[in-house]
Amino acid sequence: MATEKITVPDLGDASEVEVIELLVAVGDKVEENDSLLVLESDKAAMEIPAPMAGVVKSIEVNLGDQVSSGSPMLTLEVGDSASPAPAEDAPAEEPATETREAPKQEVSEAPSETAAGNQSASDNAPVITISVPDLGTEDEVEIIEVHVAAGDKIDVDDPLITLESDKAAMEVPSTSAGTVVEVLIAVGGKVKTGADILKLKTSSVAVGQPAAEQKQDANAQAAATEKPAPTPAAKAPLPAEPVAAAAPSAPTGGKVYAGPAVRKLARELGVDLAQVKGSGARSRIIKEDVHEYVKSRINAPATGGLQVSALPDIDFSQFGEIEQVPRSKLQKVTAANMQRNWSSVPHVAQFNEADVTDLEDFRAELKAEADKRGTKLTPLPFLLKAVAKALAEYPQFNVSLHSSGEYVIQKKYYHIGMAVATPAGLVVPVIRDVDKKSVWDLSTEIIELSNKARDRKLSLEEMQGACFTISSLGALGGTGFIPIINAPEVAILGVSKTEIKPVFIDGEFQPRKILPFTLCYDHKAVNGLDGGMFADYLARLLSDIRQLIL
Ligand code: CAO
Repeated sequence: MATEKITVPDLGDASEVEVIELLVAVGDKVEENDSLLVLESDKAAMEIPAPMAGVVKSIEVNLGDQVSSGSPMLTLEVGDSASPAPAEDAPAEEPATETREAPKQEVSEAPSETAAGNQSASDNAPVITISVPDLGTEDEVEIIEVHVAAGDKIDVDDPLITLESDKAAMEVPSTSAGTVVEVLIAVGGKVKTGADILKLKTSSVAVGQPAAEQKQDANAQAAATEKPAPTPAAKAPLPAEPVAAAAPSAPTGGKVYAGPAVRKLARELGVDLAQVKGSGARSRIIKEDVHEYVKSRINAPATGGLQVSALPDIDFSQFGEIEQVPRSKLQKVTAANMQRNWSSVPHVAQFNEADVTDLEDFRAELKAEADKRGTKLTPLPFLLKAVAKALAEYPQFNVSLHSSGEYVIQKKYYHIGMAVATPAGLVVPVIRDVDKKSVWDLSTEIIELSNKARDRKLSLEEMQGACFTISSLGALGGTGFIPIINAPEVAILGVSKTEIKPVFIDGEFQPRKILPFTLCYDHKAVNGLDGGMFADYLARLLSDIRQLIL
């Protein structure tokens, strides 16, 4: 194995150019022409490709380093054929390794311009032809975007077109202000240095850009397509304008900042780079940003073509005194889960109520016994028992959907979660095998688990494995609410406060204790009739608790 020291190629006039992106790491295998890193001056950015295939042995530069032509960049371990067997591990100052300059990479340069006449804006203002600047290559480069049209008023430095080879991209800015008379090229066409871009009725000529002779041939279209895509430019006089990439398919008009490899990736994935937030230096879009964007889009809920706009961050201090209060990790995780469950599960809410007069009488009778046992018997253990029985009766509620949509997982156990409000946020401990436990056992477990939840002492296991959840706000009040299903469970019960209400029984109104509840179910898993039947069955069980022991 031989090693090759790869140095920064000729940067033309530029010196001290910043390393803004490292595209490889030690140990990476690279092919010839794979991009190694991105350099950027205050005017342009360029990707430096590998001059040969190999494995990255060391990287001599760091992000933020300033480099010049000939600066060491990295060392590649290459195959025997790649170089004449240099000694390994030679000191840097005595390069036993071969030193190779990376291929010179195309960068952007201010367009050249040919003009005639004076430089003031008027109807008599001269029409100039703006042409493609020195690309540092004889090859043709593809026009991937045209930013202007006839009639557009443009300023100095406004982007005219974006060119791209298979290795680099550049935006060609205007050197003059004026009104576009005619655009002489088109997207998909290929141009060389000096090709005419457009005719411009000038209003000014940029300082330092001597007006040249105006070209008269307005038909110098640069749309030749017979040649294949060019290799990167060989010479790189330092550029005038940052490489900027725009949306590959649906131009949005806004500038985006990305290198050619990223642009290529975006095109392959059909990503509009204008939608991608750059995390690189100076908000440059890097490959990871494109991948993250794709991931987020895949995971985003379908919106039926509607774009859900992000909520703006408002400066509320303009309206009055405010304070920023950080959210706990639990609150943030809960928020993310709630959002996912609300938007990915089609909820149906089935409202119902149970006449719990007998249950409440029974509970009152047990008060002395509860005191003796040192516990408190609330309606919740009865609700747990009733739900476990209803799940057994309607097993279609005791399932989780497989993500393929091909099957459901039928559960044969009855573990039920209960929402517990704690100062740190909402947690849902799980009571296992509710069907096998007595009301007393459940009562004790409710108290134990809710105390643990408030002391933040619940184990992971104690919060896993629920088939169904009960969220009880009965102690508070309210006549009903719609709880959010704790997916992958397919249903949840929201319990509100028992109230005494007049109920017409045997020809007269009688005061009865009525407990309102809402069954929310996932309509992907459960159909409406089953939802109604489950809720009705639950109401009957709670109205006649003798049913619970049958
Ligand atoms: N109607 C009327 N009174 C009720 C009731 C109901 N549906 N449910 C409970 N009560 C009463 C209890 O009997 C108790 O009264 P006493 O003190 O006189 O005995 C009182 O309200 C307080 O009950 P509790 O809250 O201590 O106990 P619980 O078993 O009902 O609930 C627990 C336990 C842990 C679920 C509860 O403390 C809790 O955290 N609830 C909040 C759940 C929540 O935040 N849900 C929203 C989740 S987000 O959608």
